[in-house]
Amino acid sequence: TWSAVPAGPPDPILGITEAFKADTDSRKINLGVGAYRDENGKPYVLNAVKKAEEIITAAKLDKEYLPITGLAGFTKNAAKLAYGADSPPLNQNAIAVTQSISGTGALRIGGAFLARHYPNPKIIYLPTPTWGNHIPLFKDSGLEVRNYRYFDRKTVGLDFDGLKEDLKNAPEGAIVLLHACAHNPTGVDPTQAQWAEISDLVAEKRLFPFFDMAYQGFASGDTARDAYAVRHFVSQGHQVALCQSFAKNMGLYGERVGAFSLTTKDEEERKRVDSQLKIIVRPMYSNPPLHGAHIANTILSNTELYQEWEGEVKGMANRIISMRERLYELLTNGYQTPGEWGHIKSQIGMFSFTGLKTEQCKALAEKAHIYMTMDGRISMAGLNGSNVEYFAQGVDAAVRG
Ligand code: PLP
Ligand code: TYF
Repeated sequence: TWSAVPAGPPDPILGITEAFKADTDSRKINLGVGAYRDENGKPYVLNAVKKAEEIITAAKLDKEYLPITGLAGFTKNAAKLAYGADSPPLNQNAIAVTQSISGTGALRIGGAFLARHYPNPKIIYLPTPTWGNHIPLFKDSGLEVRNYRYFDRKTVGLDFDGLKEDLKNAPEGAIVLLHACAHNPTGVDPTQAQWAEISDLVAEKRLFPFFDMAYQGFASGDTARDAYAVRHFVSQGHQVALCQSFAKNMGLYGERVGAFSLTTKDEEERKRVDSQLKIIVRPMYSNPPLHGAHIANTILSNTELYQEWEGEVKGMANRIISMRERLYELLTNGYQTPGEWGHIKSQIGMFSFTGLKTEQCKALAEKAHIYMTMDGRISMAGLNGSNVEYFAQGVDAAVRG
């Protein structure tokens, strides 16, 4: 039956982990997947999460199904975290929100909702480059995928003129995907002034802003600051779509906790949209998993745990920043590696887009047991005090050829 099914390629990011696991060298480093590691290179379960789990265990909850759109307390608190407690649509009960299978599931629900109900051209513009999974995800959802310029290799920064030109040339009413903060893979975000211009342009062209916020807290260490773009757009009267993930900022990767939301005109419209979100979700997976949503909700609704969590997010963000500084120092003043490395410090979030060429990335894997994606992206969280020097040495050797 399946004799005609061709073998497909591995996921370009998750495939790296397989190669890493197969490597037996003790010096090996995995900088492929964006998953936080502590100073000892180990996965990190947040204290706030451990305490939330103790509270949940003590409560001896049952295992009944959640409603189709998930745990009501969780979705309310997730929306509050993203839009802000004083958000007008939030307080007017005008945000339709559903729990989702992490950020990917949120994107997929959003893609399906727009493919079914969006009244304007079902075309979505993605930045170049973007998270690799965005492209098949939106295609499989039934949207036409196009691109807008985002990253300028020459300046290793934002191609703001290219971005504006491409959005100006987009058909009126098209959808535009925006990384809310900590752009993956480049680590380059618009400034607040540039966000204001993008918001004006989106209004002028009647584009539909679709935010992917997978790293709230990881860009600046401050969850409110990282939500600036979303909140600014809402304050300017835009209706937005928003995908949230708690994989990174709560370290809940495998628990698959996320939310998808749409701001609507008023409560009556919100109810209609809500009913259609349920119709999208039901034939996909019926209702979402329980445990992770309870963890996130316990943290978001308990003042003490919330404060502890905020401190831990800041701690993770700051450790990454200190690794950026150390790596920059080692390449610039230590090894005096040819090239300009300022972008390692100026980029934000979990990743650095190093500028290393595919050949150099391959050489790093083969000669130094250092694994990263072939576009030169490294997960900064994989670096620590014990391996950053070995990494810098490997980069230096790869650059010098
Ligand atoms: N969007 C972006 C930009 C990402 O980098 C990721 C990966 O973490 C996701 C969405 C979705 O991740 P998850 O499904 O693990 O929440
Ligand atoms: O970009 C990353 O590394 C994270 C994790 O199919 C990830 O977003 C990578 C690939 C994938 C799912 C998650």
